[in-house]
Amino acid sequence: MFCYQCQETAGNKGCTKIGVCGKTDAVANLQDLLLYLTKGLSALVNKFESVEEKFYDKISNNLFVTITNANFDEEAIFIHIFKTIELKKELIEKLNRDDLNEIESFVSSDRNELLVKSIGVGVLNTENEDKRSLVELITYGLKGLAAYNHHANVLNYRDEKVDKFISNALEKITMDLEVDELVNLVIETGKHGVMAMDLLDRANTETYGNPEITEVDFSAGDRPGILISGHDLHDIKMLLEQSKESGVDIYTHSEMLPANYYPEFKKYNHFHGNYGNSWWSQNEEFEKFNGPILMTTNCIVPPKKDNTYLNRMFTTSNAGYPGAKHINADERGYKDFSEIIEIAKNSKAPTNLENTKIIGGFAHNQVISLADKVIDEIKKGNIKKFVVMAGCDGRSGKRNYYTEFAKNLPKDVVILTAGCAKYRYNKLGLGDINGIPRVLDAGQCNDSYSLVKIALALKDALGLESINDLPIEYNIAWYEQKAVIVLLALLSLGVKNIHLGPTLPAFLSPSIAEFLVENFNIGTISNVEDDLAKMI
Ligand code: FSO
Ligand code: SF4
Repeated sequence: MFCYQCQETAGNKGCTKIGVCGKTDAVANLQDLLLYLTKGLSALVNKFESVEEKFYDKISNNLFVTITNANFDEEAIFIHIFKTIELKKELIEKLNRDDLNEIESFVSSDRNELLVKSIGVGVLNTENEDKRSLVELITYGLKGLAAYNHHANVLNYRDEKVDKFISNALEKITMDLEVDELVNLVIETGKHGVMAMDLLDRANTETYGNPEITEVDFSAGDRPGILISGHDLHDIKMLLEQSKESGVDIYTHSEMLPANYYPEFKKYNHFHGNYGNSWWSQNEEFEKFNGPILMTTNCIVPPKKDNTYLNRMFTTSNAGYPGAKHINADERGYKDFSEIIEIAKNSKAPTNLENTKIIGGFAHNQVISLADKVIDEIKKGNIKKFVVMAGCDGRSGKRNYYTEFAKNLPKDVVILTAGCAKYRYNKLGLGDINGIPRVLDAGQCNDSYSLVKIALALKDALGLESINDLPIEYNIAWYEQKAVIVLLALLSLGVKNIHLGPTLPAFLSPSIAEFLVENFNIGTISNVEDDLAKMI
């Protein structure tokens, strides 16, 4: 195996024996094979003016399956591979092409033969270091883009331009493009990232209402509960609806926390609040939750040997873990969660972890409705600066930097956040500026788009020429590939001077890293004191 797609890659170079995330050598190779076949499927799709949605869905879902911490289940990846081969065969037959033999060799392969074929089709196939760096930057951006696209698609929101871009870009990266062509494709990926986040924003807000300011309870109640994690709002809606008369409560974990801000979900009395913290605290917190857990997307952490919750952990959609039961949707997209609800009824109530309450729900609609007040505070000099601290969280001790950075910010600075990065500072009690909280949480990582909308509205209201003239600094934490598409989206919008940490991606070669520094002024972080002096 060779994988260096996330921030925790071994030695900041690459995982070669087993993933730091827990991904096995076989799963890593099978994911490479799935990606390889998905590029082939895309090349076939691109031969048609248009194809049925099932082809585009498969392309997005396959990319999503290979995202960090989404799917550790060898068998599930085999099934995705078989399905992809079937779809390729269908298109080859339609095209009457003579390369049926090649696909027939895949069709007739058993699992062992596929495992052999999976070796050597991954990242290191691109020999030139700089081209490989750009190809992987595009690939990881596409993975994040596909994840957001999938969430919009399940709510029946679709943008053909996004679907077509993904399949075109996947084909293009198989061609030996020159560096400048690859750089253009990086920017195009970012532009389509903006489109996908806009699509998902519309899907979520038009289906479930605009997030509103909400106080979220982090304490545990007396009744048994179901814990739901990940990013899929369609899943939490179905779970809330099916469990409403069952006598069990619903709790969110990690990136599902922002579900608490949506009017459509708040109306359920048994929606209790949030339990626990960031994704990497699962082992301890899932153990203490006592009831069933539903993982709708990444980030899954492999349970430890002494953990007992695997038999009450479920996965759905593109998430998977060996030993955790997987719940599929029927042909109408409906998922039957009755087994989870039955287990919950016979479970103990969660062990209380804390009695914290936090305030969130500052997505674009809510903040723009407060724009006059915000601008007033800026003009009076009470708000001097905003720092966008969106992104992802991770296990590395280095990430204490973000807690310390937030703690040491001057009292007239407001943090704009989205994504699981917020868990590093959302309970610090940083107070407010005349009623405006100093940590404004817009939601999930995909809601970073909300932060862009807020920035654009502030730029217009203050009569500024460019988004870069605003009193905003960007100190962004990355972990996996959704953060890559957020970064590329910001770059495509012309945002400069982004600080990216806790380390620069291992997949950036020295000259590509230099290119990003020169053209977009991307920098990394150093230490809290120096960075505060530089940024604030
Ligand atoms: Fe976090 Fe995981 Fe949302 Fe990611 S839970 S790390 S960027 O999957 O997607 O922010
Ligand atoms: Fe390593 Fe990250 Fe890849 Fe997992 S996803 S194998 S930790 S680089």
